[in-house]
Amino acid sequence: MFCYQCQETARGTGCTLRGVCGKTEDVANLQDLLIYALKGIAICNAKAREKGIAEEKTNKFLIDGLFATITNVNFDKNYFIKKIKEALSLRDEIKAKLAKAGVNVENLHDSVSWNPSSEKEFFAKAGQVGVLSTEDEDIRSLRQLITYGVKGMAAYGYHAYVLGYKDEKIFEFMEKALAATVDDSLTADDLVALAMETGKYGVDVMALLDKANTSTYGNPEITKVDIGVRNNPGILISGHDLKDLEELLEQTQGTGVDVYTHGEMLPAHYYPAFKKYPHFAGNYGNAWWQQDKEFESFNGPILMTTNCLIPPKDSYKDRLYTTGVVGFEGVKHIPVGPDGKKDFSEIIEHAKRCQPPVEIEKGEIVGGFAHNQVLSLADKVVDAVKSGAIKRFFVMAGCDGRMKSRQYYTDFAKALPKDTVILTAGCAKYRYNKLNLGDINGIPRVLDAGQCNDSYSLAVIALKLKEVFGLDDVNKLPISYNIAWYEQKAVIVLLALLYLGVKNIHLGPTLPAFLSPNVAKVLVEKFGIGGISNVDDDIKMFMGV
Ligand code: FSO
Ligand code: SF4
Repeated sequence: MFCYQCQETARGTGCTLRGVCGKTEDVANLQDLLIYALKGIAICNAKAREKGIAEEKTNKFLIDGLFATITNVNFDKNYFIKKIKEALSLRDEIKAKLAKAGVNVENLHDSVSWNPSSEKEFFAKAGQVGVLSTEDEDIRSLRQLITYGVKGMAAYGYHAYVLGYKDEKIFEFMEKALAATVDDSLTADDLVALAMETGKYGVDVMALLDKANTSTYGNPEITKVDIGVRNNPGILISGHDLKDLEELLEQTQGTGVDVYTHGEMLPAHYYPAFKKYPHFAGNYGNAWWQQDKEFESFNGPILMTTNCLIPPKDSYKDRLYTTGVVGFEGVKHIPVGPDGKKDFSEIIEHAKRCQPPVEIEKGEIVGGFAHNQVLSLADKVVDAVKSGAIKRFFVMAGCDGRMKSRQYYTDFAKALPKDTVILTAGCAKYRYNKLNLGDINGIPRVLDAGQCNDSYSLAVIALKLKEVFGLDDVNKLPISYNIAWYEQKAVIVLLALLYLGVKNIHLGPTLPAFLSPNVAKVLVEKFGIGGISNVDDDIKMFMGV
């Protein structure tokens, strides 16, 4: 195996024996092979699209498959074996249709023609098509940057899709980008241009998801979320899928079982539609990597709707349930039923047999500062900037992770001058959302827009401020970007920000291992991307002192 798609990759270079995330060698190899098979589908479906014979099911298959290979989503070998078989048969179905329509499907890329006689060939093939099969390190780096961006795009596309929102142009681009990553005629310059185009579609998919979420559940609004516990048994829901949450809240009504959020599900509390459920109790715990302790003390069942799952401990494995594209061997999976809904009754009955959660914290956190809410406060914000009460905004969005070096972000937040405001989104917020950093003329110093996809909100806010201040460049605003990343959704967020013209983004705690020195150089020269050093020096650098 060779995997270097996340920030925690072994030795900062690549996982080769077993993932730091817990992914086994078999699963890593099968994920590589699935991605390869999806590239074959992408090549065929682009042709089917031209002929007007592409089918809807291919869109969903692509986004499901890509999403399943994101860090901490699916660890189940059998899931991937099944998906690869389905991928090959879907690809052959599209090929047959193309042939019938008079399109030549011979002599295309190997991902289109490869045809194993049995499952046994999967592993040998996987060894030939992984990351290292591209010899040139810059081409490899760009191909992976694009592939990871497309994975992130698929995740956001998936969430919009399940709410009934989709955009064919996004699917079309995903196919084009995947096909480009196996096209040997493309140069490094071509791939740099394609990476930027990936950012454009990153903006589009985040805008689409924003529309899906806000049209379905209303605009997030300022909300206080309880972080303590109640006396009833509870179900803990984690991941990012708001539709799963909605169905769970509906089905738990009147059962005496409370529902708590964990990790990236926290921002669900900010949506008006979920406020009507009295048993939607609060948020339990912190970011994903602390789940091994927090799931233990929660006592009740846990529903994992998307990343970030970590291999469960025996102490709570029998209380863990997965759904959607998440999977782990030996953990019960809740499928979509024939009526298009999920039946959570088994989890609810399970909860009734459990003790209430053990309280690990008390108090509340405030969030809900997505674009609509912040723009309704625009006058106040603009006045505070004009009067000098707010000197600078710090976008500190992205992911949290296990590495000790991420303490930097807590220390940075604490050390920021009192006349600065943090704009956050994603699970990175847990490094500073309980610090009680106070407010500036009633504006809290930590404004949480929501999940990582709600980084889109932060971009909307920045563009609006640019307009209000009559600036011709978003980089002239008093906003600095000190972003933490972990997995591939952060890659699409980064590419989206670059596409929007944001410069001088600092990325940490380490730069991606998949950026070759030359590709990193391009990002530094063209966009001023940088890493982090230490809190004092970085604050001086950002504040321009
Ligand atoms: Fe965090 Fe995990 Fe949302 Fe990521 S929960 S690390 S960027 O998946 O997706 O922010
Ligand atoms: Fe390693 Fe990250 Fe890949 Fe897991 S996802 S195998 S930790 S690089």
